[in-house]
Amino acid sequence: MKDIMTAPFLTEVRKLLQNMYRLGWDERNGGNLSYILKEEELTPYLDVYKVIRNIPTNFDASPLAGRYFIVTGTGKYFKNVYDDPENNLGIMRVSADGQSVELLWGYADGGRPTSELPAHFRSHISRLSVDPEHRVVLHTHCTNVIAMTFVHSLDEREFTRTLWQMCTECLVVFPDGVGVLPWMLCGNDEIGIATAEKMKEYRLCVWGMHGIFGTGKTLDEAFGLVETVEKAAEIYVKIMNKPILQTITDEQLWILADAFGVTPREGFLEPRK
Ligand code: 2HA
Ligand code: ZN
Repeated sequence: MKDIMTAPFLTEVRKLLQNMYRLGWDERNGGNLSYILKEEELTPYLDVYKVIRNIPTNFDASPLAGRYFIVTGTGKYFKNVYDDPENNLGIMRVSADGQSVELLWGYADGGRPTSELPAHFRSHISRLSVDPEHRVVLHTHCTNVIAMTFVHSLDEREFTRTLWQMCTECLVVFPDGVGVLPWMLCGNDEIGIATAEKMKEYRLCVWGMHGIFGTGKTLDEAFGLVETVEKAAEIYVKIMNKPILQTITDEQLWILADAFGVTPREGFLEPRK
């Protein structure tokens, strides 16, 4: 067996979470990640039939049965993942009945998956139903998105339109827009179900006064979506109290959509003239 510390997927996760910590988005134990791994990525490094322990999921994860995941641990700090992945991350397979996960590596100090596992697993189920290539769910407390949820309407069309207007690239990066949930108690099944419902239609879901969920086929895609929304929110927070002299009009957004071959979410832009 090769040393798992040299596995490309593990290096990628460690570097990503370190970067996010440095961006100031993941204070203390804020934020969590789950990433679908392919069996062939794991077998050079792990005996996938050697289960360390079973951890109950407390909901029916059977649509994910047999899938492998790397997941951040509950109570763990993104700050610490790079130097100590074996305590802060876990690699697991969803059991055949979907009632538990089989830990294959990690959570070395007796840890468990993130408290947001219901939101993650339910979001994976939603995204896989619309995109078989989907692999990543990333939750973070990106500062300006949270700030924006205090001062902006949480209507999805309004919220998305403002983000699209803040930088030219936004419409191109997330033409499907962002889903938005009001403040809800986190860590439970209710917010997991509400998030997963949004994820049938969106790759991004803002949690009011809390943070964001981003998804994608790769870590780069999920992170790229989140950082683009965060950048737009930062510009919004910087300009919102200043006199606005010009903005990007809907007509210009249509020109952009045509030029880049993207389809803005139906009804979010005013009809073309
Ligand atoms: O893991 O971010 O939403 C801590 C959180 C909960
Ligand atoms: Zn959170």
